[in-house]
Amino acid sequence: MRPVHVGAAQLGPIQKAESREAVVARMIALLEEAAGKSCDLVVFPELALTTFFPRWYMTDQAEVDTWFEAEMPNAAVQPLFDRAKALGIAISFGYAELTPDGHHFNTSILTDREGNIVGKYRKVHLPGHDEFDPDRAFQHLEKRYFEPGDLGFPVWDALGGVIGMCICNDRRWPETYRVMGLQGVEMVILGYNTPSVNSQKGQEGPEERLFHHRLVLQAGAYQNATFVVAVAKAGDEDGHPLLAGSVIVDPNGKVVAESKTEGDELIDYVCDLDETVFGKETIFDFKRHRRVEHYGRITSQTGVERA
Ligand code: CDT
Repeated sequence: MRPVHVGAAQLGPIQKAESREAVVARMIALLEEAAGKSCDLVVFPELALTTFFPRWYMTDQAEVDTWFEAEMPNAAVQPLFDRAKALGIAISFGYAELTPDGHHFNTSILTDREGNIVGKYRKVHLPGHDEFDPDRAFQHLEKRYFEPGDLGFPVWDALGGVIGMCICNDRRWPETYRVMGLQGVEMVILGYNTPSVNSQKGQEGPEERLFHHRLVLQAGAYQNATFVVAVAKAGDEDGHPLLAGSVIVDPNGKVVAESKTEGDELIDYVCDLDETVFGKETIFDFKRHRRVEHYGRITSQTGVERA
């Protein structure tokens, strides 16, 4: 047995006017609950500290930068780091990162049990658009406010296993899991802010969106023999509903824990990382079965091409 007791700390909505300090207090409450259950690791959502600001069209870069963190930890977030260290729990959460040389990334971090940042990931697959789009029911301006991540898909030796991170839209891309799978990943952790309705197709509502959400997570887990922990920011943010449905998926692709509400909610599961071994040594033994001579298009082209 190589147990990692993971908590998926779903956050309910964060309104535009809500302060980082208020959100951090909510995160600490979930952390305390996780400590009561003896969790080793607690995962929070994408852009956990604020509302999902890419829905708002802004032209003033100074205003945009108010949504970013120039340091991590900073004064607002330090209490979360302090409490996690005191409880001996590793944490992961997403935030908007402004680097010292002025770059903007949609980032997530992983700490060890002592509150040290041991891993950083920057979102690779940025969805949405970069200019105001009057044809959408609402905006999704990640391509305007963020640059694509420049760190690839690393994995980290942590908590006795191999842990990788991705963020929200990354979960829809098989390459995300496979690049980590090729490094032996045993647990992929991620947060998301997924609008409950498709802004370009109003009839695609929460039911279909939940179906796609589970579909990609379960496939990614199974095809790479890894646990996947996916954590929502959910509920109604200033009139904009976000999907809930936080889940923990096992290496067979089965959902083993799932949230029931659209609010702050902790779900948890003891993941035995040894359960990843069977798949990795049999049907998804990459070394024996992969045929890279046929996969060239995966890295040599982006759009659809013939011949
Ligand atoms: N945050 C994020 O990546 N959300 C996307 C919405 C895509 S629609 C523009 C997602 O894949 O859930």
